[in-house]
Amino acid sequence: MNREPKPDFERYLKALHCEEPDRVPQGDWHVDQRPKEAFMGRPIRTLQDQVDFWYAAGYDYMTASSGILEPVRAPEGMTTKGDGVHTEYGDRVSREWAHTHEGVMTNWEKFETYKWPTVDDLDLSKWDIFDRILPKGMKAILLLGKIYTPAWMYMGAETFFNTLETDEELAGAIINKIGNIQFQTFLRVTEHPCVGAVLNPDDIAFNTGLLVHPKYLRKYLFPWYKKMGKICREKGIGFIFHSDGDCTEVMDDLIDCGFHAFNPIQPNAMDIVEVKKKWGKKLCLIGNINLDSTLTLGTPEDVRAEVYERIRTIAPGGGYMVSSSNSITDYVPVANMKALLDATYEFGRYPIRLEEGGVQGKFWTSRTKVRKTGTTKMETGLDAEAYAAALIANDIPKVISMMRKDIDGGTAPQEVVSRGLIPAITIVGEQFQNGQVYIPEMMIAARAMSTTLEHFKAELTGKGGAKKLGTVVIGTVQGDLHDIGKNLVTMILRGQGFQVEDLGVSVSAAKFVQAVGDKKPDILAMSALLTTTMTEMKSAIEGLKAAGLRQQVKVIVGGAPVTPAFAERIGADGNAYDAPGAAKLCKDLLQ
Ligand code: B1M
Repeated sequence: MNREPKPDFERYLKALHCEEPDRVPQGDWHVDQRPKEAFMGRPIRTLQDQVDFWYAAGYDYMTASSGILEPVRAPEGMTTKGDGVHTEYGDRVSREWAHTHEGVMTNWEKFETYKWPTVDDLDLSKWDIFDRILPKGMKAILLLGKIYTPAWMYMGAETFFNTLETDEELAGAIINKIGNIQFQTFLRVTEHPCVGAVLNPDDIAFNTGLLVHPKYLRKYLFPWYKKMGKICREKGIGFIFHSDGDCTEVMDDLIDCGFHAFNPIQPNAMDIVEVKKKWGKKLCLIGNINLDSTLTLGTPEDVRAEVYERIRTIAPGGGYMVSSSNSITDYVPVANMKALLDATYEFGRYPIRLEEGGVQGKFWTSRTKVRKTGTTKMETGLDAEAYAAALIANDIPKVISMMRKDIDGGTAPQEVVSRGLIPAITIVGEQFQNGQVYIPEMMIAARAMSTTLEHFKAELTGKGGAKKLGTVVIGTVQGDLHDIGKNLVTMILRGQGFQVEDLGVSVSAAKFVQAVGDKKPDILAMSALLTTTMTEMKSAIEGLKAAGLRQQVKVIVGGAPVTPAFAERIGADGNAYDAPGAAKLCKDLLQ
């Protein structure tokens, strides 16, 4: 489509204020290097190249990050290398992310002796350049390098989740330290006239809900955003919050912080029609074009149809911008990116009067969330509820003394496990599934259960010993570095008495096959969080067949984009939606 770029940041601001501009603006905040270069047909090296891309693609702004905390991804070499290629200046490097098990800051001493950067380390030169080179009508959006996310990256996700429950003051001190650094950065950068908005990409949620209890966010995170929001509103600067996942529980808090807009409203986590109904008058919505499927697996016609539908249903009245449900990643075909831009231009002119079904395309249905209500009542003869409460409270002495009492009362140790502890962890799992407890509590309960089993190991494995549940080899597939979910599955399995060998992240199909040959597990469990890496699961299953090993092992697959239909298609034995479901599936498969 022939579109002459005419950037107009006033249009963007109008949409942010939930008004109708002349047309629906484009709202992406991050485009990876590869699609940028494919779109421009040339390398992107300089700041001018960056500006050229955003201008040519038809955005009313360009985005750039600023932060002295950026190296948090690779502190002291404790990193995992990714395959992505991206830097703001176009250098082709592989990305690095901090390990999740243990970061660089795991206790007070490390926190106090860490060489924290100060705002005087901030290099503002690029903002001076943007002040000079931005085309008329165009502004810059500052991507302020997050507050909550660096905290867990500094500590490692597991340590962070655990510390929130065991030494809240330390986790809070780290968030506050980072909050202050980001706030100072915010103050300096927003002095530049080119800055028209500030976007905070701080993932606080995943597909089924918040990662941690909202009380922590309210106490430590949102006060910083409130301070920034007040200043943005005074200066007439846009203020946008980005978090993946289902943020329903804190939408009112976000409004209270002063955010004008919320992004990216992942279709498999939040229903944008409902979000619009509830919060659409106060918050501009940016996003929802499905990265899981349409943008990555669909055709340009599918993208066009989805953009049409979103504009038809969400844009009337104002307060909507079109963008990916995350970002334009390396693996979005450039034809689909162009379709996104063209369709927004084609259908987004106000007043919007689009008819239902006006553009045909394949509509990809996202996997619907599994949310339970209530927990299963279990009559086991032992007090499973009390065991569950003690596990969540991480009160291991209490769990041990309860178990001792039950054994001394005449119940065999393995019976106490099957009628007391396992129902207890099942209750915790169900509370996690219905949103009553969050990842930290689930992790802590699973670990407390493992410790208890270890404590009673001798009695459990003695005469008439505990039935070994089975062995599992687990890993995240090649090209994929997401491991928080896989680690949670591992903990729950261990907590329930499975022996688990964890191969880590970005595990090749060949390595999975070799592990099955060498370790002879009962179950091979593979996790994937990216639509593009899911296919690696099929390669591993094919590899097992070729090596003559497929019959000797059950294969289960999981992770947010994986569906039962996909599992069946690639010849897996099962799929589970979440960690408690994975444990149940493993048990069912071995019965
Ligand atoms: Co990224 N990321 N990420 N990310 N990330 C997602 C997954 C995404 C859905 C966000 C979105 O679309 N808005 C999206 C993928 C879209 C898609 O392709 N379908 C995405 C993207 C695009 C990316 C990058 C490509 C971004 C970029 O660079 N442009 C990049 C890729 C890097 C790479 O892997 N090569 C990237 C990077 C990262 C970080 C490194 C910053 C970080 C990961 C840190 C880490 O894991 N060590 C990260 C995070 C944190 C997320 C979100 C926000 C949260 C994921 C998470 O940890 N959830 C996520 C958004 C979301 O989920 N909505 C997102 C908590 C965890 C407990 O849940 O992992 O879903 P989950 O596990 C669940 C179930 O899925 C299940 O059990 C768990 C709960 O009980 N489960 C199994 C998991 N494995 C299972 C296995 C089973 C059974 C059940 O059987 C074997």
